[in-house]
Amino acid sequence: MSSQVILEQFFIKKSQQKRRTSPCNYKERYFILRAEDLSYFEYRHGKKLNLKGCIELSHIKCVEIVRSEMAIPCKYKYPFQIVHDNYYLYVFAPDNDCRLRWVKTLKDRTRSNTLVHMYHPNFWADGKWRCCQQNEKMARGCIEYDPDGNASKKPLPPTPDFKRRFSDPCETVLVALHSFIPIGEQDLALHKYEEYIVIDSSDVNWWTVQDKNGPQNEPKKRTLLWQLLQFSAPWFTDCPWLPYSSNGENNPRVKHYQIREKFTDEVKFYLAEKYLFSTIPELINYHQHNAAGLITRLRHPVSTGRDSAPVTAGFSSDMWEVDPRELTLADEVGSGQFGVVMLGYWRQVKVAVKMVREGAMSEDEFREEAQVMTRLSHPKLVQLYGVCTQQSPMYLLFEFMENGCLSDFLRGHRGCVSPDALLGMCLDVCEGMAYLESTNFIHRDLAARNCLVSENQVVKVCDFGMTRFVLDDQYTSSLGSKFPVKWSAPEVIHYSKFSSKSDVWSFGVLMWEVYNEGRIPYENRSNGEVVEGLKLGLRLLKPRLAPELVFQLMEWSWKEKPEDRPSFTLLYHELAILAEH
Ligand code: 4IP
Repeated sequence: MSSQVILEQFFIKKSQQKRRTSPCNYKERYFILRAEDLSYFEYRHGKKLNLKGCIELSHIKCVEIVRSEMAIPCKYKYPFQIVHDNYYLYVFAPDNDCRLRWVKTLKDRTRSNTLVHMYHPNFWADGKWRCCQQNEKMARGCIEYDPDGNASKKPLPPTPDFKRRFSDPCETVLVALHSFIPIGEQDLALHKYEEYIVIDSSDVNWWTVQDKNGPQNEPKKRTLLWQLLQFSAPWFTDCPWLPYSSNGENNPRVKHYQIREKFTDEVKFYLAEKYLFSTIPELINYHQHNAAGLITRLRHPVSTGRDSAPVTAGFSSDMWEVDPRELTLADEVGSGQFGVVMLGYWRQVKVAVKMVREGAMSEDEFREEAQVMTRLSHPKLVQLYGVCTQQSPMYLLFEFMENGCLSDFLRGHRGCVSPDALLGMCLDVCEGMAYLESTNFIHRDLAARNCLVSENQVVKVCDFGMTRFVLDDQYTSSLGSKFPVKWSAPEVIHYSKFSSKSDVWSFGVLMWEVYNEGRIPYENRSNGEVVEGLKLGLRLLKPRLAPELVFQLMEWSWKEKPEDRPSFTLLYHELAILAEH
């Protein structure tokens, strides 16, 4: 039997062109990393994964980010390379966080191999290495390989010259998408649309960058958060959906146009295939004045409200224990497993403060874990900002979510949420869960009541991992009256065997809740009846509002054996395809 999956992810791979006559193409593949090998599969809906290639980890010589100014001819824009045997495998990740996670994990797993000392930081393309211009594919690399970190750790030259920023293959320049006010001593102010040079990106949440106004002869290292930054070349292509209001004033409707790319000698962008542009600003400018293939011209850019600055992993790079004197408490907004929840302010930041009732939580265990949990950071997770553990009651400070929990939101908006929005809610949760899965973090209590809805109606996953600290037996034992039997996979009910695949089962139930607008699953059955029913193959019925394809995903999530259920990554892929059509 093959060993446990370490990481799994959709990437795009470039054909390795093992022979001179091999075609050059880019294909989407599902990559699975296990202790002994890295394999990639073709994935087609409803079909078994079809193995296309497998690289033994012992054959890997170098894993590193590819740094290139070259336009990337596929939809994923974050390349990394896996050098193995005599081949170069170029893999393109959907985002930088995911790329860094894979590069780091692969480096960790291949450190004891016979590694190369030198490698090529840029692509082999058109018969030469773009970094050193050598025209022999097997030519020795041109910069030193660091099996522990990545090339961005290399110190910068003392006086950065911004005009030649791409001539140093190790230098990455980023554009700030949002401003950031520094909080800790380590933090640097970010100014929207200004450029910054990355010095160290090895931490997924907080990067060391240098601003261009820093002292000239001493590079100023400061810590910043990556979610506020984007690669500058070509930085627009990461947000290809253009929400534009396209009809007249009497009947305003918002249309989403997807900017597509065409690859000839160079990349061109288009909305209507006959009208190609070299840059996205040119495309927007043209279609603001000419319908040219669209129903009408683009009239007003629509703000979705989703473009507000993302929250950070903790308030600052070096602080998770918060001074309670800096906290102002306002109204009570609810109560949870651990006690009351208050609206509060930490300095200017709105926060939800969970006050831990005495005896409700195993506090020492939580203290040990709190730092790990503040570092879990994703736009679809409710952020744990910090804690006040040195007092009683202990406070947990979370991102404040204006619209409360998802189950109440669904019940309060019955008949008012469009099918697209219902699917969007499932996608949001699935995205957050795919992130948790990728970090091997198990939620253990996923349900609509444990997701929250933001002011802009983005749904985020909350309370991940928190049941481990609950002291109430009625809640933690599967025989207890508060145990969430109706959301639990059979192996959890019978053997307390939690895994990302048991979270997938709960996610199937959550999708059912969404499409039933907040109804309770198995409404007329007791927990005991559900346990007995599940043994006999009982499953929830198709919700009236759920499309057949969405229900198929629910059924897939409720397979008896955990290994027959999809991963969150696969579910997200399937849901995203449904959302596009
Ligand atoms: C194939 O092209 C695919 O890209 C293969 O990738 C690739 O194998 C082959 O490269 C390339 O010829 P066609 O689909 O047009 O045949 P995949 O197996 O993922 O489909 P690699 O080795 O890159 O996996 P060569 O050089 O192995 O032929």
